[in-house]
Amino acid sequence: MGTTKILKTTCPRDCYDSCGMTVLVEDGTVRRVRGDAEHGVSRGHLCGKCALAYNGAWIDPQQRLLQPLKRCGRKGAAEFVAVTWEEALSDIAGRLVSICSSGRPELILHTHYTGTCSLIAGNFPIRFFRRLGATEVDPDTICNKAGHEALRYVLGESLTGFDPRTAKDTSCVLVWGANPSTSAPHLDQYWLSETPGCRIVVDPVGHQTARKADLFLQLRPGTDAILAFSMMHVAQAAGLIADEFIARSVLGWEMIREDVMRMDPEHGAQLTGVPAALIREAALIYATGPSLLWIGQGMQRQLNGGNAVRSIATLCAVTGNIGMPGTGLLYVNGPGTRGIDMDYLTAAHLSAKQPPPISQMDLVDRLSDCESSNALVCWNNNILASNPAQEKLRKALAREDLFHIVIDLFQTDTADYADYVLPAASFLEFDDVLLPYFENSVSPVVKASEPLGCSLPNQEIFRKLAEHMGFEDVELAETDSAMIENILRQVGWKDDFRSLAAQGTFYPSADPMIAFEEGVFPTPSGRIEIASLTAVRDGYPLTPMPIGDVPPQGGRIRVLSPGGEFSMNSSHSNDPRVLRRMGPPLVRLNAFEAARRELTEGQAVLLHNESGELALTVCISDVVPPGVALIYKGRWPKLDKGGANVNVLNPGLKSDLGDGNAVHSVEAYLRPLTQTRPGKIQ
Ligand SMILES: Nc1nc2c(c(=O)[nH]1)N[C@H]1C(S)=C(S)[C@@H](COP(=O)(O)OP(=O)(O)OC[C@H]3O[C@@H](n4cnc5c(=O)[nH]c(N)nc54)[C@H](O)[C@@H]3O)O[C@H]1N2
Ligand SMILES: Nc1nc2c(c(=O)[nH]1)N[C@H]1C(S)=C(S)[C@@H](COP(=O)(O)OP(=O)(O)OC[C@H]3O[C@@H](n4cnc5c(=O)[nH]c(N)nc54)[C@H](O)[C@@H]3O)O[C@H]1N2
Ligand code: SF4
Ligand SMILES: [Mo]
Repeated sequence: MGTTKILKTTCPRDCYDSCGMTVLVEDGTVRRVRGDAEHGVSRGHLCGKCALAYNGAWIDPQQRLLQPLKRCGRKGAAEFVAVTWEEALSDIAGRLVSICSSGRPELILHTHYTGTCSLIAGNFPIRFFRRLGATEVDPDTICNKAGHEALRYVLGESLTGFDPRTAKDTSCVLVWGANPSTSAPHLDQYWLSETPGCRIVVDPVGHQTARKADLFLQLRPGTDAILAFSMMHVAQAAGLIADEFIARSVLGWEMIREDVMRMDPEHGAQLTGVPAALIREAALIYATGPSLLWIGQGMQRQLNGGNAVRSIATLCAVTGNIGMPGTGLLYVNGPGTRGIDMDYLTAAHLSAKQPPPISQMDLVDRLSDCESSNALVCWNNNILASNPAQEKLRKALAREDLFHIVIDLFQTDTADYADYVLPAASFLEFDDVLLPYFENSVSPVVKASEPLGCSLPNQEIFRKLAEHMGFEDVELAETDSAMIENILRQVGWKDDFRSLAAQGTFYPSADPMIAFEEGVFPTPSGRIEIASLTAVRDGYPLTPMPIGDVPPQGGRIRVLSPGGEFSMNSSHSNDPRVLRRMGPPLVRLNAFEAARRELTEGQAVLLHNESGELALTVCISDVVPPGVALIYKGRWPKLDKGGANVNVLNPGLKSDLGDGNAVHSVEAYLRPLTQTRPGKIQ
């Protein structure tokens, strides 16, 4: 008789929702992955992309990497022979030891990010690289670094957001530059719809959340700071500035007062494209409060993204929408809100010799220079799909003298360039713990089956590699069960992992936490710092400024490339059914913009700039404003005809703060594509 069981687990993608799931396992094989009806956020459903991919590519031995592979052709040719773990790890350890013994371990780079976001799979490998003295490519620089830096200046930190459970006490939610309808589909469907009061959205794109909102402020890309100043102007004129709170807890309001005074809504409207009456209405509702502010990660991927986030956080502060029930801002809720010690997880004390991290924006230059890099380990990350300067990166990865290891579940574009490809086990194949970054909860990731083929969890790969390197540190041998026990102790779970696995998600704090309730902030002054000397010391302006981008000139168009409904960064874009749902690569254009450029629905076009070119099909859409080309991120370059995705157009623009990704500031030329002979782009 075969055995059948149903387990609870959690989706560990880089997604606000962190959906609870159930897994039907028959005779040790995963048969069906579904939403968990008892899970408070997702209530029994997975998003369309995970419902397909977790029941497709992720459990399909035909599509997964099953054995370590060693390169036998030229770089990029994807020619490999299968080898044993012993052979792969001995050779890799030998190469890494030899680099280290030359005294320059910093020439080994490692890059990682959103593959599996659970605590052990996402952090244990960092212990290894700290011990090694390798250079870390700062993961947040590809995603949300400018916002983190901005909030560090204003609030002293960026990782304590509002507790979503405090929404019951609010009268307004302002969603600024996030697209919950796509990037947090269940929070959008339930949490946001059930939140009392007014829903306001600020975004250049009229996505589903914007359409459902009470007020939609469709601003020109990169003009957020101006809009925030204009809203402060309205609040000031209406007597809605929180003077007492400012006197107690805010520094620098008087220094931006003049800028606020001159940014009346009419002036704001001219610069942002949002009608003055709408700016007024939104500002009055938000400032009256109590209001919640959801600061999206997409909006700060701009040349002035850091300044924008400083300005928006300032609006929150001066209207007193912080520190009380129903108020606060949320960027991400970090591990600290649940008591997790990241230094423990990453063994920070092993990093005595660690070189400074570099930005993902600088990775390509480092890799192009054999003097400053000779090895790359890429884990939890698909840089040839997600990073900028795709063409240049491809050339750098083709360097024969670069020792390159990729750890992944699938044979990605990046893996095609590796010397060794190591097969990672999926989150369905080991136990772990996940901290959602919207809710202040803790969720189990539960082993449902043995790893497919010879694949191994990230943490096990690095335990074995450490052993082959002769590292004897106990931190590099710590078992999953010991780590899970420590994690559960830190979050205050009184029982063992099995009981958490049986229950599913739990909230360490029974009541909603009120962020910054004491009115004290971890800035040097202990107050909210509109004026930040720390920023000045780092070479940035003292205060945020009402500056914004001018519309593209000379026939160029602004390219926005956020996530789409069927993309999960690039993580599901190889699944055949997901790929079908994604359809062909499209550029979405406003009808006015298309007419102006004499383009029609279904027409083949070329977007091109100094960085590269991309062939696309025109899709006319009233979601997009004039002047903008909307292209969803996350396609696998090698699965499209031109062998590229939208990141071929990003030269590696950096945001104003933190050397973060400014991909939404990319501009390109757009022209009809004429086909002279098959496959040749003219
Ligand atoms: N044009 C454009 N580009 C962007 C963005 C944008 O808005 N526009 N957004 C940026 C953002 S926000 C981010 S976060 C980055 C994301 O960039 P990445 O973090 O590179 O995300 P993915 O492309 O999904 O790559 C993750 C890889 O990890 C693999 N993986 C999954 N689970 C595991 C595991 O357990 N172990 C290992 N070893 N591998 C695993 C997956 O198969 C996948 O190949 O992309 C950025 N790129
Ligand atoms: N389906 C799906 N979900 C995802 C992902 C995915 O790839 N696909 N990626 C995950 C990851 S890694 C992340 S970081 C999160 C991010 O999720 P969000 O925080 O929602 O951010 P994005 O979806 O990147 O972009 C949000 C919005 O920013 C807008 N935007 C662009 N420029 C500007 C601007 O100048 N001003 C304003 N106000 N808005 C602007 C875009 O139009 C977009 O609607 O989503 C996660 N969830
Ligand atoms: S990607 Fe997000 S919405 Fe989709 S199943 Fe995972 S957590 Fe849920
Ligand atoms: Mo991200």
